[in-house]
Formats: sequence, structure tokens, C-alpha cells
Amino acid sequence: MFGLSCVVPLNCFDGACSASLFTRFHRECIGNASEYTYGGLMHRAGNQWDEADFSGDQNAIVDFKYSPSPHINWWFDHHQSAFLSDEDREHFERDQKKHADRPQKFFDPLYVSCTGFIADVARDHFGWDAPDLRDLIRWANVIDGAKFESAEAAVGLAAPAMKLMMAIESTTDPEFIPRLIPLLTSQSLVATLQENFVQDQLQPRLEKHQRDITLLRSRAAVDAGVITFDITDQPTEGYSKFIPYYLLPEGVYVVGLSKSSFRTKISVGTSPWTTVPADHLANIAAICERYGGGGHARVGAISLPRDQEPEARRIAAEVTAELKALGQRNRLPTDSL
Ligand SMILES: [Mn+2]
Repeated sequence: MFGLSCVVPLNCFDGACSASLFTRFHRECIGNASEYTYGGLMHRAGNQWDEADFSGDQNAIVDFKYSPSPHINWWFDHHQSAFLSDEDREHFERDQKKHADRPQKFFDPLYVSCTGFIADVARDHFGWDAPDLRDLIRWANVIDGAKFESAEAAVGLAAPAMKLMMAIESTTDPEFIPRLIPLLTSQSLVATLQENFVQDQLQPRLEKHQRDITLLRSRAAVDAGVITFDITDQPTEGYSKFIPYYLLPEGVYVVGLSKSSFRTKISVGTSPWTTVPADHLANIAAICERYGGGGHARVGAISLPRDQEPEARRIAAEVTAELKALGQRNRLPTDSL
């Protein structure tokens, strides 16, 4: 028997659900680990792996970039920018060929959530299913896919899963997510929400959420379909990325500058409620990758060291100009009709 360490992206609902589902699958289906531990991972500037991240007898990565480290035994990801380099992609492809009879590393960028991806892999490759987790998977898809019915639903946080998302995305307590992970697949989301340690985490966050709405209302502006804001003078460890669209519903994209204890961040997103046809929208992952960041087609981020604020501001201005120009190009054919 051995200890299995699971590397999870920090402050990510789908990441926490993925780790929980993976653990339950591994315990019930593979069943050879004596204990499960969780290591949180930040989207660090430079995105380099550190071998010290892989501290278990066996190690898993869920919902995060590929590592060619020989210490990785399991990997699941659905991010378009899952590979840091062509070498990593080739390494993965070689590994897949080598273990074609019993693969333990899986990648499919068509999945909305990594949680849903792990559930399907567990069923299709290992014959393991957990019908009680349908609700969790549905919410991981809603949240990671940003498929909320409205900006009001996303910002109002009426559903238990939405409140858990808020607690996960905003926590700075390194013990919180590891403590939460096992509960996500062992009881209902309502029961998890009612845990005292979750309520203690959540209440101040809900109050902060209201203050964030007030702050962004005073900072966000929209021009040519692009919402911009700069809150680098108000250090924050996370705010709801839907507030700008709730405040300025005409915005198609958002380019926001913020600062946390460890990075300056340029958040780039597409309104989940935009009526612009999908084939006219920018590929945000591709834009962010040009500046050393990454993400999905609709949402991404670029991280810089904390002290590189002027450079972050320059990049944000370039990305904003590119998104405005794209919007204007797309409007031309319609206008000339
Ligand atoms: Mn994900």
C-alpha cells in the first residue's frame, strides 16, 4: 500500500470536484492506496513544474497541465493549453502508446469540465460509475463551462454549488480545499455547504462579494464591446469574474487587471451570455498563450510577477485593442447589408 498525492489547481471548483471524484474512483475501483493527500497548485508565473510538487509514493494531476515527470502516475486534463511544449505533447503521446492496454493519463479538450471527463473515463475505461454524483458533475459543467442561465444567477449565488464555488475560488487558507475535497463526493452539496468550517469560510466572502460589486461598479467601463477595469491598487485573492458582465451587459469581452499576494494577473474573458456567434469570437487561449498565459477558448489569464505592473498594463492595453478591432471587423459585413 502507498500514499497517493493528488495535485489540484487552487481556487478552482472543477479542480476540487475532479480531485474528489478521482479519489473516490481510485479508492473504490483501483483500491491500492492507503491514504490520499492533496497539494494545491497555483497558476504560477512561468508555469514551470517543480518536482517537489510530486511528493507522494504515487502522484496524480487533475484539471491541470501535463508534466513529463516520471513521478506522475495519473493525469486528467481538458484544458486547450494542457501542454507546456511540443516535447511534453510528444512525451504524452509516447506514454499513451506504451500503455495503450491500460492508460492512466487522459486528455480531451472537448470536455466542459474535468470532473465530467474523469467520470466518463472511469465508466468507459474502468467500468466504474457513481450515480449519486450526477448533481456534482452537472454543477462542475455549469461552473467550469460558465453556463449559468443569467449574469444575475451567476452573481446572485442562490444555489449551494454556487456558494461552494465562491468559498473555493476565494479561500486563502491552504487547509480549506484539502479538507473540502473528500466531502464533495461523500455527501450532498447542501450538506457540505452546511459544514461549520465551510460556513466560517463563506460568510466573510459573501460580504466581500458585495464590496467587490461596489468596487467594480466604480472601476469597470465598456467601450466597443470590451469591458476593462484595473483594481491592482486593491489587492484581492479572488472576485467573481461575472460581476463585470452583470454590471455592463453590453460587454462581449472583459480585460481586467488585478493583483494578489503572488502575482499581477490579466484576466481575459468572454461574456457567457453574449449573442455574438461563436465563430466570430476571439480564441482567448491563443491570445493569452502569446503572452505566456493560457486557458480555454472563451476565458484565460496571463500571470506576471507582482512587481511587473507596468508590463501587465501594457499587455492589457494590447489585448484590449485586439479584441476591439476583432469586434469591429466582425460588425462590418452586417453593417454593410
Ligand atoms: Mn477544469
